[in-house]
Amino acid sequence: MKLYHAPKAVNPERTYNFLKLKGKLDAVEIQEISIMQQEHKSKDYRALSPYAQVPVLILDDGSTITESRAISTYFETIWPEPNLMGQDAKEKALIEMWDRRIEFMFMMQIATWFRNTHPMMAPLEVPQVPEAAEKAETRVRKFVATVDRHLGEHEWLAADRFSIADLTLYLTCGFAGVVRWKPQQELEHLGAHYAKVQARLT
Ligand SMILES: N[C@@H](CCC(=O)N[C@@H](CS)C(=O)NCC(=O)O)C(=O)O
Repeated sequence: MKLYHAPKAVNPERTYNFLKLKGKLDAVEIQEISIMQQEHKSKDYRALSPYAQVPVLILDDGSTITESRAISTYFETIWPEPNLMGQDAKEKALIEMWDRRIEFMFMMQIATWFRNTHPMMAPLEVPQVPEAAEKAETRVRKFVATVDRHLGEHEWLAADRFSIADLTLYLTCGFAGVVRWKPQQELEHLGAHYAKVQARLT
């Protein structure tokens, strides 16, 4: 198996760290690809990833899987331990619910904010729309405050257990640095959660 990985980019980091938590980094060939040098726009890479995005997993039979969560589901199925996506129907649903909330209401909003304001993103986001960034910033600040309140009452995001949702939250807090925002330093419960996940990854 081969995983196309772009270090520091949030979606590839999600699959890479999922694999790390599984203790299986050695079981997969990791091929790094530079988004900033636009290697993901090459004809060869587009043959693997039709939307020119990272990560991509290539299975031994040549099949390709894109979408970081789908790749994580594949890893979870072939390497069930430690369980990161839930043991039963209720846990699986709750974990997926929180993971998708974090992805859509936090990660995607930061991406919109970043892509529409940062000069480095100008070649990738054409045209940049500052109003889209403002809307995303307002939305995400409100959402993250609700997550902080939730973490004041729960140790982990979903199902009283550490899961992929906690990993997605942790990585997205780091990703928010691209817009010079560190919500884990502003919000007490988010900060404590961030430190706990960081300890598991180091
Ligand atoms: N929904 C996809 C999103 C993948 C994605 O957007 N990856 C970013 C890096 S975090 C990318 O490849 N960006 C390249 C670009 O925007 O041109 C997933 O979860 O894998």
